[in-house]
Amino acid sequence: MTNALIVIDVQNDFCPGGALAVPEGDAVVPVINAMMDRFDAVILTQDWHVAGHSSFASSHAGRAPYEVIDMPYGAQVLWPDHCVQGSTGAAFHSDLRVDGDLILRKGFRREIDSYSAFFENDRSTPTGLDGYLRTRGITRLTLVGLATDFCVQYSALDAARLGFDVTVDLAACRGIDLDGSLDAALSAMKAAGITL
Ligand code: VGL
Ligand code: ZN
Repeated sequence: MTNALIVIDVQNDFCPGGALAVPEGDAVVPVINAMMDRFDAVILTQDWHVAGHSSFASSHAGRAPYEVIDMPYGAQVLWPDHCVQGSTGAAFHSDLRVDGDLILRKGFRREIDSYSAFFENDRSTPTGLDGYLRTRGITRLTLVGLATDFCVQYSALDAARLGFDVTVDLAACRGIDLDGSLDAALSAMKAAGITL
């Protein structure tokens, strides 16, 4: 059984001082660095939006961050501008080990967001990660990173649905917690058979 560590979005904008700071987001960095050597493969994801991305509140007249709007693919939370391609905010935290096997960028198409490392927010357009992992014979995944209730949760649920054996290591995750989203995420992941 080949075991991969999937490091979700440990980028400056999700750390204290960033545009979409997750409380204690930077606390995961030393924990994740220490975990990396225990895995057969390490994959890092990078939230990677074009300027003017449709998930930014600033792209919608009269809308404020954290409002929810209907997009053609379903409900979408509007965020402060964050993780714009090539910006300092989009860079990995400077202390994060980036000597992994693959860096997967997501959310790069203006008209659709991508929380999950596996599918864009329509839940059906693949990123290709499933094929990458299967081609390498990887069957077990441990997910860590930011944010527990958004990109980590979506990635974990998709991974479970795709048939991977999934663990989310909460000691190496931090959440945003919008209106109870953290508790909801933990319940949904447990219900999907994910090991927490
Ligand atoms: C994320 C909101 C917007 C995340 C990314 O990494 O959890 N959350 N973009
Ligand atoms: Zn984003």
